[in-house]
Amino acid sequence: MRIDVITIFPAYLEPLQLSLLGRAGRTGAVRIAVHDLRAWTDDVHRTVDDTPYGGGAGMLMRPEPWGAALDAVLDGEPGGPGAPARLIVPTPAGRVFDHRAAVDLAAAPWLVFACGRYEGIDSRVVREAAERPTVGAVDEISIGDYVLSGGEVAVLVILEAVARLLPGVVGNPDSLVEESHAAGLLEYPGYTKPATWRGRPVPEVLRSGDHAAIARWRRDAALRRTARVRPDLIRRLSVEACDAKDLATLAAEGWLPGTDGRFLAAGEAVAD
Ligand code: 6GU
Repeated sequence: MRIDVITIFPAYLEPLQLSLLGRAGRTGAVRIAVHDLRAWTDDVHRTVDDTPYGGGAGMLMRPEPWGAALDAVLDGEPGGPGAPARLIVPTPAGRVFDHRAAVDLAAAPWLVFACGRYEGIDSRVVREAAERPTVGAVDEISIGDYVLSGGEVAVLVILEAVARLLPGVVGNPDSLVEESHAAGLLEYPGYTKPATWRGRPVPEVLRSGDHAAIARWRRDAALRRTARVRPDLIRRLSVEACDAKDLATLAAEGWLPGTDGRFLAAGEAVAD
């Protein structure tokens, strides 16, 4: 996968050289380039912002440096990596990023991130980019319902979620199957040695060697944790994908199968 990031703060992206992503960069599983937007300004102050038409607080990013930066990054190598780029614009006004979006982006051969600062980028930049032959799709993506001062930290979040889904980046791919959100549930709690720590024993079943019983305990723990912490995820579960013990565990947490194949909180399933 090829990754380009355009930003006025290249130093913000230095963590991309650490840990999993850093190793993926060194092994060639990903090729990351960070570009300073100010390289495409043409005034002595290297100005990237201006006041909004129509008035209002704050500054917007001027379109000219963005146009030139995207010309250079997208059209710099004929054909790029042999496929159009997905252009990603981090913004609190975008679609909220989740595991499914990470899986989707992980399938792309080329991601280009355009990091806005201030109140965002002149709107024409995204529309013009979407019409380029080197751009397959433009996605405006938010990482949650709060406002950051710029998109750089969101890029780190998105790339950390995407990179670990790439082949050969996570040492043991089995760890991707069981983790939180992979199956629409939060992950079960984990324990390592010692068997008893400060008077707290590890649940006995995990030391039993009975693999079926361990899998059952973990599934129930995941269902209970999700029901308590993220009831919104329980509403998205398919009743059909649940076995009888799942149903019993969820019923004990106050969730009952509805007529539409989804779960309802007890009390919502009122008879008429
Ligand atoms: Cl992606 N960017 C900014 N500036 N703020 C955010 C965000 C992104 N996601 C949530 N808040």
